[in-house]
Amino acid sequence: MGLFSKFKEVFKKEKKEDLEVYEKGLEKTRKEFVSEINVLGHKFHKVTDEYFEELESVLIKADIGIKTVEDFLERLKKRVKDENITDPEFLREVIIDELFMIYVEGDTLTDKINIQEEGPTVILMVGVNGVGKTTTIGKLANKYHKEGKTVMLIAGDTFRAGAVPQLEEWANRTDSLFVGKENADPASVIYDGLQKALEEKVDIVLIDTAGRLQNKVNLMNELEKINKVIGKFIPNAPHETLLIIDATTGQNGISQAESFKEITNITGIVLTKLDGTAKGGIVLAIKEEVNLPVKFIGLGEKVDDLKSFDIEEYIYGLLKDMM
Ligand SMILES: Nc1nc2c(ncn2[C@@H]2O[C@H](COP(=O)(O)OP(=O)(O)O)[C@@H](O)[C@H]2O)c(=O)[nH]1
Ligand SMILES: [Mg+2]
Repeated sequence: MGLFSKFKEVFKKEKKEDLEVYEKGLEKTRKEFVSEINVLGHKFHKVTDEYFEELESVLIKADIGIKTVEDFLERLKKRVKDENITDPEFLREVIIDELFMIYVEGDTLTDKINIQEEGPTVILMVGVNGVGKTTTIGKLANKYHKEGKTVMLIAGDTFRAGAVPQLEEWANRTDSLFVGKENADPASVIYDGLQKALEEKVDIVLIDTAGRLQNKVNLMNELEKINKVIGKFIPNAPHETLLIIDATTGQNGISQAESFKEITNITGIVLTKLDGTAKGGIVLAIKEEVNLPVKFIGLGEKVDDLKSFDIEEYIYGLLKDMM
C-alpha cells in the first residue's frame, strides 16, 4: 500500500474542518488536474514515452514548475522500470506517492510561525499591491484572537487610498488594537504602534506595508528603515517577514519572490487565492524554485479561509478524486 493510501485512512477520522477548506479551495486545480490525468489513463493502454510527454505537460500546466516536474518524471520512470509497471491505471497510485515525496523529502523548511514566549511577536507583511496582504492580516488577526491572544494591527501602507481604513475595519471585526494614520511616514506610524504594543502588552503585532516593487531601491530603503525601527523597540524583531504571493499570477509570483528575497530577509510565504486558480501546483514550485517555506495558504475570501500550510491536506485536496 502506498503512502497516500495510508494517510487517506487517517484523514477520514481526523482534521475534518481544515480538510473541507482545502478540498473546496483546491477544487479548480483538482478538477482540471485529475480529469487530465484520467484522460491520459483512457487514452493510453500502456505506459510509453508519449504517455510521459503528455503527463509532463499536464504537470507543467498546473504550474508545478519545470525543474520539479523533471525530477518527478525521472523518479517515476525509474519506478516504472524497477517495478515493471505497464498499466497507466496502476501508475496513478505511484504518481500520488511521488507527488507527496516532492515535498516531504529533503530539507526540512519549517512552516511554523516563530511565536515569542515573552513580549510581542512581530510579523511584517510584504508583497506587491493586490496580492492580499491586508486581507491576510485580517485573517491572521482573527486566528490569533480566537486563540485568546491580544492582537494589534499597524497600517504601514499609509499612501494608498483606502488602505488605512481597510485595515482599521479588519481591526474592528477581529477585536484588535489599531494604529494607523493616512499619509504619514510608515516608519513613524510603526514607531507609535510598537510603543503602544509594549505598553498594552500585546501578544501579536501584524504590520501592513506598501508594495511598490516598481521601485526596488525605494522599497528596499523603506523596508530597511522599518526594520531598524522595529529592531530598536524589540531586539530580534521582526520575528517573521512574510511575503504574500497571489497564486493566480503563476510564474510571475515566483519572480516576485526572487526579487523580494534580494530586497529583504523573507522568512516565509503566504500563498493567497489558491481557490481562484487551476494552477495550484505552484505550491510545489515555490518550494523547489524559491526555497522558502509556504507558511499559510489563502483558500477563499472569508475570514476562516486562511490555513496553515499542511502538505498532507494539500495533496489530499489536490488529488482526492483520483482514488
Ligand atoms: N478568492 C480569494 N480572494 C482573496 C484571497 N486573499 C485575498 N483576496 C482578495 O484579493 C483582493 C486584494 O486583497 P488586499 O488584501 O486588499 O490586497 P493588498 O493590496 O495586498 O493589501 C481582495 O478583493 C481580497 O478579498 C484568497 O485567498 N482568495
Ligand atoms: Mg493592502
